[in-house]
Formats: sequence, structure tokens, C-alpha cells
Amino acid sequence: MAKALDGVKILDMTHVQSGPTCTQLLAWFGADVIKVERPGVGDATRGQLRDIPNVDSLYFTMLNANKRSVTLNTKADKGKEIFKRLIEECDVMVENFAPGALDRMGFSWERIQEINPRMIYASIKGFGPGPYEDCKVYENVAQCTGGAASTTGEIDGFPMVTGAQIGDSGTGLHLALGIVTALFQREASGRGQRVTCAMQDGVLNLCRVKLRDQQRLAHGPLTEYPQYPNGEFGDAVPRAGNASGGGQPGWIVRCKGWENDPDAYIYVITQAAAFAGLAKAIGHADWLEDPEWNTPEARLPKLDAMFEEIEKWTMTKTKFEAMNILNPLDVPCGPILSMKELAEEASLRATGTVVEVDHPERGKYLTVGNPIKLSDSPSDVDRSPLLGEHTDEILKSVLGMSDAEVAAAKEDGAV
Ligand code: CAO
Repeated sequence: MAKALDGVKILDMTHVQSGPTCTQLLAWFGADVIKVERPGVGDATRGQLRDIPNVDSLYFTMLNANKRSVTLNTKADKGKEIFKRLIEECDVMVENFAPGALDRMGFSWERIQEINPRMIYASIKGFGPGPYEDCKVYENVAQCTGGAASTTGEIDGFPMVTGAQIGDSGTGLHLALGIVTALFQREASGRGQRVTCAMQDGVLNLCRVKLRDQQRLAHGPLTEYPQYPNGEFGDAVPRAGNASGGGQPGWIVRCKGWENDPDAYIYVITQAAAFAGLAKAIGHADWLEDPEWNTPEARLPKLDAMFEEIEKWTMTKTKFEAMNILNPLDVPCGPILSMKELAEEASLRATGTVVEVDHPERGKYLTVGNPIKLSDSPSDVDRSPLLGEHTDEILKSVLGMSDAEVAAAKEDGAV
């Protein structure tokens, strides 16, 4: 079956996590992603956090599925020549080097436009134009500078980063949307364009509700935060522990087995519309007649006490038993699932969200497949390429180079 991005050629200059997330998604949608890597070195993640000696790490294999790898020294003269020809042949170029790296190679946006006016040139940097534009940035730096860390954590504790890679993978997702949008506009305009996404901006976009709360602070306390009504608010949005933040009180409570299982917890949201069912389920039908409990306003000052009562009940059930009882009552809740549980979850395997892939050097490994499902564009996951696995193939089939030309480029150290 045809795929949505069949025929789109991507010159993938990305490395580490943010850029590769973007190009992997585009590859799943059918784009031909040609990953350019330094000869003999490759993407640094091939060798990072290795679990098996001399084998591409899971860090690399889980971010570079469905791509082809060509090695090319884009700083050598012959390499630059080949790179120029790849720019002529491709539709999109994606990079997430440190600021200025491509300019230093001699491939500024102006130069790229000159070579191929239809080229969509997409970049991720840590910051947009401003005081920090020259900084190198990794995931946690973006979480800290984009507003995630200052608004995450215990009420009286340190700022916290989250395990979800909202700076890297989140920005990669943003960039992928920018690229397909630019491809769509090119249909009408015939022109390429520059697509940029700063990690700080991507994180702030995901923290949009916290900027909402910052402005609400000027008009009174944030009543859904645990600081209300007994604590103090300063002049910036505080950390709110596990409060739901959506205007419906929620919290994580312990379940049966919590003493030995670090993930025996469930998130419960005490949405007003489903409160009666919840109160009855936990043995508190009395709350429904009691004006101290039977309205959201009455409950608000004593959420701690309410969640303690809920927890007394959840501690008699496993997280899955609690979910099975609360779900039919329309009480929004979610068991805290460990990575082990997610890896073993049959429904995620069935939908292709968790996929087992075979690799010639490491054997079988699990990866997260395409979370975006298109009914008319299948997303099979193919293993990541070995370093330079497709060099000859790409030089010959994409650039039409002869065997002798490929051999000369190798001799030159260009590939
Ligand atoms: N041939 C020749 N040279 C190559 C090459 C190739 N095929 N591919 C890369 N290089 C060169 C680059 O040109 C650069 O050289 P110069 O420094 O001389 O210009 C050099 O390799 C290293 O690139 P880098 O500075 O991007 O790499 P780094 O490890 O020092 O920094 C990172 C990594 C991620 C901090 C930086 O790239 C960055 O800030 N990127 C933008 C933000 C980003 O995406 N961060 C997310 C990373 S995932 O957590």
C-alpha cells in the first residue's frame, strides 16, 4: 500500500534525539530518509549508553528506524561536492547541529536556497533569536528554560524535570509538523522555505496551561492548586505536586501492594459529575447528603482529607481492580504503569505502538512504533541502518554515480 510521504526525499543531518525523532516520524510516513553521518564516527548515540559491546545502542536504534545511512565528510572538498548534489536531489533537509555548524561547513540557508530553491530546510536549536541563541542545548536544559521544571515537582521541593522527553522528542514532533506544512505550501508556491523550531519554544508550547495560570494569578489564588486555600502563592506559578491542574481535583493514591511495588498507585480525578459513584464505591455514600462534602466548593478546602479517604479504599485493591471498578462509574483514573508493564502490554503490541524489531548485530529489541495512525498509510517499523550501510546504494541510485566515482570518493576519504 502506498504511504503518505512516498516520493519525498529527506536529507537527514540530525543527531542525538530531537532531530532523529522528527525524521523517524517522516520515515514512518513513507519518506526516503537519507541519514548523513561522519565516516567512521556516525551519530554519537550509536556508541552512547551501550548495553552490548560494539553494537549500535538502543538509544540509536530506537530513534533511527526506517532510515538509510550514508557516510559523508561534509567538510572535505569532495564530500561537499557530493553533499551539494544531495541537496539538489532532496526535498527536505533537517539538521540539529549546534548553532552555526552548517554555516561553518559552507551551507548557509542562502546557499541552500541557491542550490535548490524548492528545498525545505528545517532546523532545531536550543533557543530562538535572542540572548541565548548561540548555546548548545540538551533535553533537561530545554525543560528548565521552557517552564516545565519550574512548574513540576513537590509543592515545597526542588524544580523537577520529567522523564518524558518533551524538549527533544517534543521539539522533533513540532518540527515534523512544520515540515509537512511547508511541503503542503510548496505544492502551491513551488518554493521551499526555512522551518525552525527552538526547544525552549517547543517546551513552552507544551507548558501553555502554566502560562495561562501565570495570568490568572493576577486575579486571585489558583483554587485548583494544592496551595489553596491554606498555603501561600507568590508572584509566579508554583509547583503543584500531582494536582490535576485541569480544574478537576486529582491525585495519585496508593494501591494494594504499594509497600513492595514502586508503581502500585493510581491517579484518581474526582470530577464533579462522577462524584456520587466514586463516593459510593469507596463507602462514603454519607458524603452525598452532607453539605460539608456534597459540592465541589465544600470539598475544595479539604482535598487532602478526601484523597486520604479514597486511598483507604484503593489500598484494598490492586491498581487494575480499582480501575475496573471506577471506569464504569465514569471516574477518570489511570494506573501508574511501569515500563515493564508497557513493554508487555498486549494491546500496545497489537496496534504496533510497541514493536519488536530484528537487528543483524543486536538481535531482537523493542521499540516504540508510530503513535500516529493513518488509515491509508501503514507504518511498519524497519530496523535502524548500520553506519554507512547504504552509502554505495545512495551514491549510485540517488546521484547516479558510477562504480569508479564511488571508489574514488572512498579513496579520497569523502565517504
Ligand atoms: N562531516 C563532517 N563534519 C560533521 C559531519 C559530517 N558528516 N556531521 C557533523 N559534523 C561536525 C559539525 O559540522 C560540527 O563541527 P564544527 O563544530 O566544527 O562546526 C561538529 O561535527 C559537531 O557538531 P555539534 O557541535 O552539533 O555537536 P556537539 O556534540 O558538540 O553538540 C548538541 C551536540 C546536541 C549540544 C548540539 O548539536 C546542539 O545544541 N544542537 C541543537 C539543539 C539540539 O538539537 N539539542 C538536542 C540534542 S538531543 O538531547
